[in-house]
Amino acid sequence: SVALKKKVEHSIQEKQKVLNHFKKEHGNAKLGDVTVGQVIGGMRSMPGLLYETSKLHHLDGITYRGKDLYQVKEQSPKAPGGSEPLPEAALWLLLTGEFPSQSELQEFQTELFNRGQIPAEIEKLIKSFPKTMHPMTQLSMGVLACQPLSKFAKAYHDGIHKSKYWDPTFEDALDVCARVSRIAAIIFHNCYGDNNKIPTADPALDYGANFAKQLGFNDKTFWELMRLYIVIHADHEGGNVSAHATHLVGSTLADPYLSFSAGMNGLAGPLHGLANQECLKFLLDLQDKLGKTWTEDDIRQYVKDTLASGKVVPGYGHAVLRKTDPRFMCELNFADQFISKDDNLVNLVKACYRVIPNVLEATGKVSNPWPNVDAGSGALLMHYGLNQFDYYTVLFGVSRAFGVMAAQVWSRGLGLPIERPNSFTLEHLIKKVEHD
Ligand code: FCX
Repeated sequence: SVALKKKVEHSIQEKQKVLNHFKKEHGNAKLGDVTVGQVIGGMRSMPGLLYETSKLHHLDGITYRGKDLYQVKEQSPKAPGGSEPLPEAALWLLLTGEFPSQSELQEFQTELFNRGQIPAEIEKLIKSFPKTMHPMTQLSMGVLACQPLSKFAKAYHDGIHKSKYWDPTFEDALDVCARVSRIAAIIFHNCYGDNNKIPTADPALDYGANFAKQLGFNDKTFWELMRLYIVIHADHEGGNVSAHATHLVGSTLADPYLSFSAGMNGLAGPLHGLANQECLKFLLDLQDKLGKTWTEDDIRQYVKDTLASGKVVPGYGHAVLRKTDPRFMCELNFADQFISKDDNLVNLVKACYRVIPNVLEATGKVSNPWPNVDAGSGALLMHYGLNQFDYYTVLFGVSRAFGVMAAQVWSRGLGLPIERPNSFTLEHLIKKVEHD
């Protein structure tokens, strides 16, 4: 959309002025000290990144351009008759700081639909991936298969001026967001169905509905869930592994396809995006063991046994959050609005929420005993019959594209440099501390 691109260009120019002035005036201002514990401990809380699209607050959760998820849900344009925010509106918000008007939104929806087409030979390549290959591996490879389409890579090769990097990045970012749901739909049918019979996308539908339709789901409430799901998983500031990996690789001027694919490899880790698949497995094992007549004491014992066997309780804890994740609350609210009160798995999620924080707290070492986004999403998807749980991280990946790709437009717009932090061997670290 010409309007969107103009808005982005204008706000990048304004922000560049602020950045240049700020850097000149305050480039040497200190943000705090770095401790040995942080160097050894995964750089937790260490300031180190400029990331424009979202900011995580340890109690309020994520904000997209200053709006928390409850505000996003309330203020976002919706599908006709719907109550959930639209992913394409969230993408516009992440890029510009505002929601689109109704006419801007409609034009943008058509544009994303058109950008979502994948050339036949690339679709064929993605369809040839083995059925048994993990869907996240297929997602990362599927994104890479589209990399030859990168407009940034071509523009760089043709010698584009660095002040213009953001422009082909913007083009690629929208293409990646548009294409990733098509790639994900192909993967779904590669793994669990017949990839010659993928339902076609409908230009009259919005992004979330079209994605659900291509997966083969026609329940309108599930379409609402997909819209909400994509919006709440889109961005979680810059330091989480998928955002940071995308940002790091992008800082080398690797194009958005290369960097997003790297982010997806990080999302595939069990402590990050894969936790939602692990979390559902945990709930299903619990259900298998306890049936439908469980009590909270049964759950308590099961969680204690899990901890005693040296495993983490998936869906609980967070590196930054210190309260129940608002994304989890959005899922619970969705369940209350749309899902009947006798869904055993959803009831188990709610009971876990009552029991698990106390058990984790009692260990004395878990920094945040509260549920994160993964604690609820699997049960909602299961309710609608999406029971292929090794696919869940792919849904997360589709959503994450919206945040990390919008962020990459801004990183190129602000001219951020290649990342190169300092590292130490343990011997160097010991020497440094002993000498100081
Ligand atoms: N179950 C059991 N133990 C837990 C735990 C949990 N859910 N969460 C934290 N702990 C343990 C840690 O394993 C660590 O133990 P150790 O000292 O023996 O190594 C100790 O508590 C301190 O860790 P903590 O500071 O609380 O947590 P970190 O910042 O290191 O790690 C994650 C945060 C999210 C990785 C951690 O809480 C965890 O493993 N949770 C379960 C997996 C999960 O739900 N991941 C998804 C997170 C998120 F939503 C996402 O990124 O997608």
